[in-house]
Amino acid sequence: MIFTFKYHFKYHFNLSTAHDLPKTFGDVKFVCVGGTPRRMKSFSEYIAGELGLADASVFNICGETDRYAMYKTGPVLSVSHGIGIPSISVMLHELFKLLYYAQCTDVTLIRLGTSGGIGLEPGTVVVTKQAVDGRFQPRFKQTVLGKSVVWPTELDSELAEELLKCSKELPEFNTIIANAMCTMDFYEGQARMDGSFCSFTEEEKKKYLDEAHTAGVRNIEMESSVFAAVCKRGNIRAAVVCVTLLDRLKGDQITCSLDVLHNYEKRPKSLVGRYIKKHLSV
Ligand code: R2B
Ligand code: URA
Repeated sequence: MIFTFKYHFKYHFNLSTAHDLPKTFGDVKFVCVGGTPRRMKSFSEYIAGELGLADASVFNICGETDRYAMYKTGPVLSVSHGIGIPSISVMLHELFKLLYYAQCTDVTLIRLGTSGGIGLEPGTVVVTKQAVDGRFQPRFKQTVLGKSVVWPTELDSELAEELLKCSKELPEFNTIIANAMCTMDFYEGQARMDGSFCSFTEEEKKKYLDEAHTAGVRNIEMESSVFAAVCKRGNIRAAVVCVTLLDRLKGDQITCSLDVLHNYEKRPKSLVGRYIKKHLSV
């Protein structure tokens, strides 16, 4: 990884090189990221149980700032990233700096999340092959110095296959490998008609979602493209594991009960937890 930054201050984590980063973080082998502080705390507690570190106290390392939350149990770091590309992008910049200064090696990064499915039974877990944009292209476009810069968004195929293999031990839900569409918006950007505004018809929406399905897209979320692009740039093994909360071919609204939602949310957690446990015990 090439670092060209001058400032060693990790602004939104409230961590800096004034801390003994190698001592606190040097043993990290897995970093799991997800949208909310609650989910990442719960993941960290779950991992503590899985790794037999049940006495480990799980506290928010970034407690003095409320941008992101970070928890550590043994070699597993869990970090929240908020909603959307800008939010996760800022977090990843600072995470990579942290891993660099902590002298971490052989780190695997996994995003655990929720998504809208396309033609899938709600509750299906999708391991992302490629993150595609709203035109179904495997790219992440960013404006840098006023110019468009484009990065590829393939994820580690070997890691995706290993996760799929691991999912066979969890037959209570289906897991597949497919493309995820990463959008800039939850509403119109995901062809929803239930936002404040809507600029298209039901027929246009249906046509677009059918086209997405034909292009191999099986779920829609909001962070995978920049996640895949920067992990590729940083040469970090990475995967995206998202559960689908609804089938977008059948509607826009997430109507499942809170209980069902929480049950779905546990699925990426148990798959990734099992994978990590296997890897740390070899
Ligand atoms: C999935 O769910 C969130 C929007 O509700 C977003 O962060 C995502 O990718
Ligand atoms: N997250 C999304 O981005 N879209 C959905 O439909 C559900 C969760």
